[in-house]
Amino acid sequence: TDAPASSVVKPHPPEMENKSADADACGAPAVPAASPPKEVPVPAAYLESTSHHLPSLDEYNALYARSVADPAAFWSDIAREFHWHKPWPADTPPIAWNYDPRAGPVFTHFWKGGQTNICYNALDVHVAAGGGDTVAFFFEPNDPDDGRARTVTYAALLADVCRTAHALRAAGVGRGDAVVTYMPMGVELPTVMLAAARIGAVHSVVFGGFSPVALAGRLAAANAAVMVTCDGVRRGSKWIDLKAVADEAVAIAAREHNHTVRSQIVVASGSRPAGGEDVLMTPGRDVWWDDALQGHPSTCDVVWVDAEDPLFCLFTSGSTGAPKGIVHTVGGYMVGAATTFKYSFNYMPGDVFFCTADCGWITGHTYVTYGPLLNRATQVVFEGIPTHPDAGRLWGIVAKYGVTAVYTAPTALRSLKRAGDEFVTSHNTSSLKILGTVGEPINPEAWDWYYSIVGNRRATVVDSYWQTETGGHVVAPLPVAGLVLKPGAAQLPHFGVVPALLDDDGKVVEGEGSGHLVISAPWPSALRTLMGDHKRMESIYFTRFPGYYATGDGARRDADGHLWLTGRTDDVLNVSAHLLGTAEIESAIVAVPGIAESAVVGVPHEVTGEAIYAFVVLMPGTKGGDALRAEITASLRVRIGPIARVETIQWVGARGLPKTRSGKILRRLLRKIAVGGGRDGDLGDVSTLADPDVLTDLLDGYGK
Ligand code: 6R9
Repeated sequence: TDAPASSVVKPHPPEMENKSADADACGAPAVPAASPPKEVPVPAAYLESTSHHLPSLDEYNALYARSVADPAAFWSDIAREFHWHKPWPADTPPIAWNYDPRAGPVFTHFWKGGQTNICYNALDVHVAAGGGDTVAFFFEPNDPDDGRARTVTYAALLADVCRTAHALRAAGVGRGDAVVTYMPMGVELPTVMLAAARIGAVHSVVFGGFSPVALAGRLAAANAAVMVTCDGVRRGSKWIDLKAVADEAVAIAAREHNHTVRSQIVVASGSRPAGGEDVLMTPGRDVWWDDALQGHPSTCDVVWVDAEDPLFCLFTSGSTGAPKGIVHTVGGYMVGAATTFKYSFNYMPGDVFFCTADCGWITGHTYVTYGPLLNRATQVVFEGIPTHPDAGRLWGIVAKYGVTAVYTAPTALRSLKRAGDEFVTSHNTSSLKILGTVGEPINPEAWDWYYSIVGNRRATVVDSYWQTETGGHVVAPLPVAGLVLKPGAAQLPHFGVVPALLDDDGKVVEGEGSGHLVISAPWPSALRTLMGDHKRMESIYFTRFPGYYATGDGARRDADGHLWLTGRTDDVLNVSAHLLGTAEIESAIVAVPGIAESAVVGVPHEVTGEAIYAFVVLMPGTKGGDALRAEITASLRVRIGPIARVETIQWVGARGLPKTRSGKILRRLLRKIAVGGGRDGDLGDVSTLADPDVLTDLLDGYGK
């Protein structure tokens, strides 16, 4: 079969190029000069500044067509470029899958029966090929003048990973066992991930901003007996005592989940405030990182694992219930992470990559730890935040290390843009060739600022759409000649990804149109299961539209076949590029005494993309106000973490929330009310409401 016609992308005729929005031909009101362009060709300055893995759109189209026509051949050719201890069997198909739960259990296999190790491919292979002196990491600490900045070569990283692997083993970690990390961003975090992978263990990184309750739940769900943590971290001007959170989480895990954490390895941050409290170490359970690594050799045998053995489990928020432990496996994830990194960022020897994400998120897994290292890339690992000590920090780092590709989230760009252009222009950002963005749809204004101010119109923007579940990029405008970038659109499917749009009834939307974004065939780094709950994975991703992986996002296809992501179609909010399930937030709110019920919706927000708007139903006799608001904030912090911050609370009286006769909350109505609508009878169909009078109360309560 050939590539579906709708996904083959035609280059624009030259006269279409650079059609910016400043034209005023029809006598329409003049568009302000600041209005972002609709289309921008991949800049010639970029194309001339580097060599290319994929020179042109035509070559992309040819390679893409091959990747979907014969995925087994396409991906196996790439997989053969990696080291396999034992090749996958020749007598079975290298790829197998079922995406239709009606036909049997859903599964995806790439190279099952083959044996490899991702750590070996990320480190040993490069060192053996003479790359030991290549810089793997430039570590940039939170404070620019801090003496902790350091450079780590591939040879040094391999030695540290080996020592860490021995230390994990000494703590009792064996093949298939889980290791949880609760650490700040730094060199040690990828080191632990790689060490776990080296000995066939399964890592589960928990972002160092999650609360003790959230960490406890993840420790238990991942069934991890060993945790690697840190005494703390300075993030911006705040000191965060991670060890105290870790200890509390271990206690909660024991009390509430009957789960024992046997051993904690504790990194010394070296930035603990002087004169503060000592780190509490529990004898027999806690050991300092330096002591744990002490005396272990700098070499360590590799445990060869099956391509379909689990590599990691990473928790992400869903629309209902507890966070989902997304499981990725070794072989497919390795090939997917390496290939997307190579083509999306066109990494060439000598380039310096800088992803601002923490390894607590999938972006840090794929585009800090694995994608770059599998490509023998040099990158900056940054401990701090973009606004410390000022809004020029990222661009100062770009200048300091000669960064060629930066990868960050639209929410960061919007807040830096607000701070003013001088924070960019006071630094030399001329080394930049690629400007990557991820996490949410990018608004054209932020896109244009990134492109014009940060990139001086010489670098190309890569708006990469993907998910924890997809493991790597699935839609992104590759940096190729002949492509016209469209601010706000992720545009082109990555190799092997066959996107489709479906209407509510599951009918395929052909050509131009909008629908649920689904993917009809697996790509190597697709999720394999949810930790401990394969049925839940089938029901979340494969049941509504059997035969397809459902992303949970909506998208529009334009006349050129390009994809525009339009946001989540389920009850998941995206605040500052972090996903939060409405159910998680609501259960933290109703945990506060005096609150009967709650429903939260997302409203557009200038900086964070979406903000949380909570409708809170009070019990009789309870009064809404600042005190109750503070309790809600505290409950969200304790149960989820500081990222779960409610922007607006609307107190709701006795009539309660708008519900259908079957008791389902009509979130659609709440969303309209939250953005200030509903006053002009534009609430749409309200006929399914059990009690239409609730609307009057809700509209009255708006803005109070
Ligand atoms: C990598 C990551 C996934 C959700 C995804 C979508 C949104 C991510 C996007 C984007 C539009 C982009 N999303 N990148 N929407 N354009 N370039 O962010 O993973 O944390 O699992 O979030 O983020 O809604 O479904 P994850």
